[in-house]
Amino acid sequence: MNTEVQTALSATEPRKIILDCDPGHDDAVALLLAHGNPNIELLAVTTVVGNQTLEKVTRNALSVGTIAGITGVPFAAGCDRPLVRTIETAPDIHGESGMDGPAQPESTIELDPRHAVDLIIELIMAHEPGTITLVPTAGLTNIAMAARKEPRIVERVKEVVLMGGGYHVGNWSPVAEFNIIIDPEAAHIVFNAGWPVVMVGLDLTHQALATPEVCAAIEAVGTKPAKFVMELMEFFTKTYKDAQGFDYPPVHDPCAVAYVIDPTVMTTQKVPVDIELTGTLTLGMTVADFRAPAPADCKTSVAVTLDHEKFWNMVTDALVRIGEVDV
Ligand SMILES: [Ca+2]
Repeated sequence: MNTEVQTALSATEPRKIILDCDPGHDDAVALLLAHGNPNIELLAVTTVVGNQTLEKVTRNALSVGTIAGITGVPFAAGCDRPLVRTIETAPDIHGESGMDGPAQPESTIELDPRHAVDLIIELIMAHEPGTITLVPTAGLTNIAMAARKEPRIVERVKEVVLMGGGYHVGNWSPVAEFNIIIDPEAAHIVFNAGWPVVMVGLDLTHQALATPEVCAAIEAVGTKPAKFVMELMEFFTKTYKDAQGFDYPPVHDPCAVAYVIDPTVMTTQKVPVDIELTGTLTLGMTVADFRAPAPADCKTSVAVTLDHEKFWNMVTDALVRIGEVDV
């Protein structure tokens, strides 16, 4: 492990997070990173409709948890449709299962009976204010619902570090990113709630490419969880090439987890961001106002530049720490 990362890890208390996801190839890597990094305490994994139906992404989350050897962490399913819009999924990128490629073992994790929205609220209300970070790597339906159902969570959450949006580019439309456009009303609620929001958008995540060097380092770990990641990357490489013309796939979701582990893995800029809800060409755009320095009360910031090497070292290090898991 590189010494800079090591120093940062030993200097800080583990950060408590709730990962709200829709696995999803890159969600799977995000979950492995969160589980394998000692600077993160994973309080819960919650799922929401997105890359595939709620049923499929929940099944995938349980599979990844099993492959990673996660125990004692509740997994709960949340909203099965966006607040207002009809369901839109991403089979072109993630396949029919939502996580095509590797074989998926039968899960040994039992789904928590609570609704994800209730679990999120319960955890935040049960912990000291300012100690829980929400890490959504999917549409923001669950998070918006939680904020509406129990508004007191807004002041208690340390910050929301989300993968979504993009201030200069989209992927589901010229200007809108998938996680935002599939439930723009939910995104509007989350970006305007008043809690600090760090938007780890496409501007940043398109730098998190799984290059051949990255894949070689992951393969060299040599464990079943590492092989699983390799197989995810093989499928993701092909769909990103076919659907969006990328030579190497951008692995979006673990970037948000990486920021929580060590914010120096990327640069960020404070800037007002709001969500377009009525544009005919721009629905779901994360509109960032760079015209002037951000006002003092600005609660939103955007991720700008990624330290590629440091980021992928974190992912590889997490896999090394997870070690071999028999499933
Ligand atoms: Ca995702």
